[in-house]
Amino acid sequence: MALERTFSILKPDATRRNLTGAINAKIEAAGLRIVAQKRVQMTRGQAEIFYGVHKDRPFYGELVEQMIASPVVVQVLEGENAILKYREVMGATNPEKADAGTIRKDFALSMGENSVHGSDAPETAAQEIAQWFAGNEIVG
Ligand code: 3AN
Repeated sequence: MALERTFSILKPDATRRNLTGAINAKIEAAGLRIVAQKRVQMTRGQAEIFYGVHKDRPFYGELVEQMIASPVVVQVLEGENAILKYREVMGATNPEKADAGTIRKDFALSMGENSVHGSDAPETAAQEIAQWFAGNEIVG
């Protein structure tokens, strides 16, 4: 398997509780490298574009509000099989169903405030990375 890149967000519930270092430690312990990272305040427009795929879901409005409530840390992670590996490190969307030791099991507050986002496929990873980073901001 070649090196792969995935897009990650440390969400407002994580930045608010000062958990970015603890989450990054889990990411790095899993063998993923943080090859780009910045802390930003998402605008409503950026959050609506980012979660556009969910715009007809009942939780969409609440999700957008949660994503703009505090700063986030956006990241590009690199490693072998990075997309799937990061999904495993994150744990299930519902923290009550997440495996022991995963980010969401240890830190998430609820289905919505679940501490992290990770891309679910190569196409979405490429789109999401391009929304947040210029090529020269990603340095392996
Ligand atoms: P994941 O982040 O695990 O890929 P998605 O893509 O199904 O999950 O959902 C995107 C985000 O929408 C989740 N991270 C979560 O914040 C929110 N979300 C998903 N399902 C629900 C739900 N049933 N209730 C509230 N928020 C939800």
